[in-house]
Amino acid sequence: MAELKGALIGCGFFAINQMHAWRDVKGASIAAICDRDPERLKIVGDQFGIERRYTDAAAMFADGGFDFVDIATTVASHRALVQMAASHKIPAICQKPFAETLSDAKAMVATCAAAGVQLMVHENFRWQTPIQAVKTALQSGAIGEPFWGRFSFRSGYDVFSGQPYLAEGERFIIEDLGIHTLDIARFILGDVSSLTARTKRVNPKIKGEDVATILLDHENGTTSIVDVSYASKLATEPFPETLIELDGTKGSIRLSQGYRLEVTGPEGVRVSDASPRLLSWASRPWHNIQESVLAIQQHWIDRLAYGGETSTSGADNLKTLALVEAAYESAANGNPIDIGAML
Ligand code: NAD
Ligand code: 89Y
Repeated sequence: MAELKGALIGCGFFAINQMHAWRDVKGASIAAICDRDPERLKIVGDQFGIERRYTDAAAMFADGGFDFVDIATTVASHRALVQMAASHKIPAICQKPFAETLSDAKAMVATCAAAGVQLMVHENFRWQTPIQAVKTALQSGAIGEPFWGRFSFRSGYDVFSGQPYLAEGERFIIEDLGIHTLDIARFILGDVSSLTARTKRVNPKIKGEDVATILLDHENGTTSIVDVSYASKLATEPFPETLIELDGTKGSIRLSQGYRLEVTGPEGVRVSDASPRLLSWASRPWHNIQESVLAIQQHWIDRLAYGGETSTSGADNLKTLALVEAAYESAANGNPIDIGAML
């Protein structure tokens, strides 16, 4: 297929992974980059040998010469940049959190639909090798019909040194990390009809909540728990592993620390290693996330080239973002929240 040209906006902490992954993606390369901070622009431009550099996204869109845009900025700029892409008829990838509010996200989806351009949220966690392995095991029928699940991310890893803004927002773990865990719960057990949440702030040095426990009722009748924490001091630090427990009518699945996958069914117990690959540019413990960045970016290019909606399209991600908003609302008022009414 003809190579697609991309432009990346936001040359910060996480964009380095996206730039590395673009080098490995088949059928695409990055033609231009943009950051309003000239220092970040120079660092990333020099590291990846990109000549076309802009401090203003509008100027980059006006010059054109690319087939898609990869928006890797923090959330405050997402709506304006996605709408700018749509106005130039340029398909867009947008980092998570997709938008500051669900109503902004709905407007972004509507604008891209009206412009006839593809929109994908960079919701990469469901693309992790261990998460895909759990989904495959469940779909094989080995445990029968699932009736209960737990999706757990508990860590004491210092995420604030690389991403200092995470310590400063009124909202922290649900919007930053729980958003991935909620998306994994949807990916594995299907869409959610109602939710109840409780939150806590344990670390006194940050503004937002760093612990959340969320009870989900899935539309298919299963019940699950999403529990996330950045205040858990453990003997062996599990960052950034999502641990999963699923119980079904015929057996169970356990994805435990160290990427150990155990599937118990009528025929017995099967244990396998669901570890991610360590890509040439990756570094532990981030390699699990880094591999999923390559997977989601390749998926985007395959869909752009051959057609079809992406797994984490803007429309799909409204259902994940609704869970984030509902979790904050439930934690604030103590009540269960009807998700259908939000969408
Ligand atoms: P960062 O602050 O390090 O980088 C953001 C960059 O965007 C900065 O260099 C900033 O100057 C630039 N920027 C902001 N607004 C801009 C605009 N309007 N035009 C041009 N440049 C602009 O942030 P980060 O840690 O790299 O996070 C970026 C996003 O990636 C966040 O939304 C974060 O939640 C997300 N993230 C995702 C994952 C994942 O696994 N999917 C992991 C980490 C971070
Ligand atoms: O920003 C977060 C994300 O998306 O994955 C992990 C992270 O970098 C810190 O929680």
